[in-house]
Amino acid sequence: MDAIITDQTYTTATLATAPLPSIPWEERPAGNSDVLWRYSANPIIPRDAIPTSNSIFNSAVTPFQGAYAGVFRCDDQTRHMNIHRGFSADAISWQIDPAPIQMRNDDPEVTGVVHRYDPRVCWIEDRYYVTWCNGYHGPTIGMAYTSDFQQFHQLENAFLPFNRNGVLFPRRINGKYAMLSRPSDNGHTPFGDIFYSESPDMMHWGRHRHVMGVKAWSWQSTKIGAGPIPIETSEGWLLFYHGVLTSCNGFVYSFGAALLDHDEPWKVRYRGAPYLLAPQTLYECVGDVPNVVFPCAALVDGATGRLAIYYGCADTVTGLAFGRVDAVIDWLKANSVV
Ligand code: BMA
Repeated sequence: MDAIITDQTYTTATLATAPLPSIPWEERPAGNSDVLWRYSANPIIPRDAIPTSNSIFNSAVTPFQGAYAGVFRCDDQTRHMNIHRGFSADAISWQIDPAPIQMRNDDPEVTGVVHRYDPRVCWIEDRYYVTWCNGYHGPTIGMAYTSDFQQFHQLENAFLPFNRNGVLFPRRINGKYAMLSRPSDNGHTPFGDIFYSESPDMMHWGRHRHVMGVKAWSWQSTKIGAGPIPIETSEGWLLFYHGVLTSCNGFVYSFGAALLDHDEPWKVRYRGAPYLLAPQTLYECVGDVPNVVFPCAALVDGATGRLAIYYGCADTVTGLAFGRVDAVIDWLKANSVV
């Protein structure tokens, strides 16, 4: 990639995010001009971090009570996909509960577990919301909330099957809760665009709007799906999302970024033509599903614009990448193909 960015040259977008001085951080390696760079100690979570796990990846973390908490996708050694809570002092070294999260709801139709995977965690108003891909006669968007990562109250599924990659916005927009999602099929979906939906109550979702579709002959030519919770900036909502290319050897999952309109987030202001991070290291190219990087969370320091992006690697382990919000926005403006 061209050396278009140094840490000094970008313009400043105001962040609506609180300072997070304890965000994990490592400076860009000397001689590297990429917009995002990998943590030198990747992967941060091995596949066997709990006794029963086959793999731990595609997971979400958030600041919590002066430290960090998260919801982790752990596939066990029967290859059942489930979500587990975890805690960390530094957001790098994680203690993951070996037992899956048990949800509460008086209606067993809501809490039945078929499979649960690819969680996201979003603080809105007064609690943490968790969304994930929930098996209910096919994949759909499961939802729950928690205050303490001990008790989780499950809500109704947001949509009918089939749907994946449900990602909430961190505040109401035009008075409504807002979510991105990706209608899909019951298998390894060979298509998929990102849509925007809104809700007055976290139960009834509607007023669906198309946000963006695939781009032919590119890293995002087969399907795309929202990744971490969108980051609010004075320039709009910064969205990282995964994109899939179908090669003669199967799917290749990379990730890139877009900037969505501040007040009408279904309108794309800028969209990066190149990917930001593609499977290139051994732990991204080799694993249970080769050639996958799949981001589900980003920490942001509102004071400095530092970013720490958590992503699943080859459906096996979890990695961390760093960047700066302003640099990503400048790169988007210089490399956009809306
Ligand atoms: C998608 C999801 C992700 C996974 C990816 C690559 O459909 O199932 O959890 O990382 O496929 O296998």
